Amino acid sequence: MKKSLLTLLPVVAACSLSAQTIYIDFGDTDTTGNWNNFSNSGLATTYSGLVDFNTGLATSVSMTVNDTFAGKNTSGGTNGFGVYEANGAIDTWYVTDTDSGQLTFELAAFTSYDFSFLSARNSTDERIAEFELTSGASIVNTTVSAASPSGVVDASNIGTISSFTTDATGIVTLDVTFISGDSKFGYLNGITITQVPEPSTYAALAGLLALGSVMLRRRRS
Ligand SMILES: [Ca+2]
Ligand SMILES: [Ca+2]
Repeated sequence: MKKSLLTLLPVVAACSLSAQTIYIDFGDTDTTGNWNNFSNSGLATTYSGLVDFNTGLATSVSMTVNDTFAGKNTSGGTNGFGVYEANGAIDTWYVTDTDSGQLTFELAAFTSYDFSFLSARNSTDERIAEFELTSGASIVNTTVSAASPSGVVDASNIGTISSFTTDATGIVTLDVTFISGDSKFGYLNGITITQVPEPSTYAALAGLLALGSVMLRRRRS
């Protein structure tokens, strides 16, 4: 029993390592740790080899700024929330009603990812932005209000799109657009992209748990 448990461990470890987690912070103040920090909102360029948050290693994931953002500022939120830290919340790339932004991510083909978008501005008025993902025929969007009274960031400032699946190219386009608000700005403080583990990973984990509980029961009896 112990032997089969040990032989399963490398399988589970390999599956976990292959599930990429990419965290991106936009603006001038960097988030430390394995975050990818991008400052220049006005530069149309490709950033290759984005770093995986868990391993600190460069991945094959790249981000291209296709349509530059209208600008950047340091008027975001003052606290961290969820995985986003204060240095990620405080600064943004922003769009306006006449100047939207577009990024593309080169990810793995036919693979599902969970996305989150932090959109926070130290203000009480609603400034709603749309975050729309496209990959082949698949199009999904979410809207977020950046209102953060006194700079307090909370769950309302985070938009999520879960289990978005890439097409054969693996390329995902993100359009950031201003939707509505008295002040005609939309904000992007940060993005998280987390690969959804393959069903085989869950099966391996479930198998390992089952083995573990059997071993515990045997040891106790
Ligand atoms: Ca930042
Ligand atoms: Ca633009």
